Amino acid sequence: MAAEPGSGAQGLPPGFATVIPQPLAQAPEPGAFVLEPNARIVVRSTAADAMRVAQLLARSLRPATGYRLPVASARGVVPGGNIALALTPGDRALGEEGYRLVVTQQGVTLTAARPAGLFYGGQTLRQLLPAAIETDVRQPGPWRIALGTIHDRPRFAWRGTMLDVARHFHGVDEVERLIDLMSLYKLNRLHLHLSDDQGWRISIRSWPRLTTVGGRTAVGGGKGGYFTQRDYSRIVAYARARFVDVIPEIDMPGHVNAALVSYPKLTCDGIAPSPRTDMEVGYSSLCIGKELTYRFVNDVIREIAALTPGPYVHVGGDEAHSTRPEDYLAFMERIESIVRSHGKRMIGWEEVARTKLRRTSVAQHWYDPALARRAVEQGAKLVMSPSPKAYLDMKYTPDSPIGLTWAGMTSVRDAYTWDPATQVPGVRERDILGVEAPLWSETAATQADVDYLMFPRLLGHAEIAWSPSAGRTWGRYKWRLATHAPRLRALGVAFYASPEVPWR
Ligand code: TNX
Repeated sequence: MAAEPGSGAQGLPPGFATVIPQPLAQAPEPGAFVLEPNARIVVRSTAADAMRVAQLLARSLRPATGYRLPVASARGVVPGGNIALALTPGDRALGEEGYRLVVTQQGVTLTAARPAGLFYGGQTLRQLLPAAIETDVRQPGPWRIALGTIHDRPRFAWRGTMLDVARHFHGVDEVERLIDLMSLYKLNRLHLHLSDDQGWRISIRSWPRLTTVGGRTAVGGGKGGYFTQRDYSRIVAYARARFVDVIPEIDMPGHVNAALVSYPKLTCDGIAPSPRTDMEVGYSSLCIGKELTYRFVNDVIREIAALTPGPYVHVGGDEAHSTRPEDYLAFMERIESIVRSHGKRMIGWEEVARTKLRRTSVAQHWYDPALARRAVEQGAKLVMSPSPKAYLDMKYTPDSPIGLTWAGMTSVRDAYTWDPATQVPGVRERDILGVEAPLWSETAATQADVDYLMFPRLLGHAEIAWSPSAGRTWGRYKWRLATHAPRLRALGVAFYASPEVPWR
């Protein structure tokens, strides 16, 4: 039977067409390569980072296959039966993150100009193997991979998600698992919302009460929690090895009740506010006229910047309804220079466009097209998180057991059918760094809650961020998405099996 390669059921390998995000170009051929127990991963380079990528690939394939899959560095022709990885730094067509994957009867060859490209090629390879490859116990196989060639590179450099660890704390293991899931879908920015009214989640050595006091609360009265700087550095290193930049957010001048509870001297009247565990927004503010405020902010940004290898520090700036407009402007301009003084670029929610922005700063669009345009007019770039499409904390339907509704209901289809370059009139593709889908956690207390809201919607945003818009249709995507159910299940993801999708 000349079967269309399917989801990996009945021993057929998944077809190229099922890969998410959809590759730029693909030329499938009939037949399959079979990965045998004696296969090796051969790296045609001695670059340490290429070897590390090969080790990660081997680690992702070993548990289910039960094969040894030794990683070796070698020159010249790679013998048949193996997976070969090659770095070709001169290959401009592949870009910083692109790759070429060639599967023949003889073996698999993965080529990229940079290690990130090898990593993403490896993620495509995982998706070309049967879904059972994702289980952590040995499976019978056979481990077939459909033949053909894929040439791939991303549309946008910023392909992200955000996890709010402030409203409900989510710990190191959960965040690392999220980084693994992001990687499979080629996402490369993890924005962590580290502070809010209901909790402060990152230890700041010069202001210890932020976590010892401010870390003890959460929405709904839960026990809270926080990352030590060691925990946080562990996350950053784990992410970096997988080509994910962690963007830390300390939200200010609003969303600071937990900080004010920890240090009442930061309030204008010096009186401690009560801890808050409800879901209100817009009632707290730093004291703009107090010099201590800037000492505080400088200390926090200095420590956060020191933990951050990437270029960006996120300063929030949203919903500062209890800060006078002129105070907001003065505060934000000063904060931008504090961020710069620690060698970082500022990113803020789009309200920061009310102030004078530097061209190196970034605004995150979530609500107001006029503010998004104002950021762009100032030469700043945008990250696109339009709430009716990209907010992962919105309910799917009125029946969703968790989630909010202020931006509307967001079906799996809604989360797929948008395009960053046509979302805001006056904002063009070249104004946009990319896409980020935020998960605010007022209603997401557990990992299962996060899974439910994030998956499968995050896969749609991943495809929007990576794949060309031409030819992307919901009608085709929903079939491709359906083939990911066994894979997500094998990974233990408690996704929402929306009836919009023809799951098998
Ligand atoms: C708005 S979007 C917020 C957050 C809330 C979220 C809930 C934005 C910049 N701020 O404080 O958690 O809505 O959906």
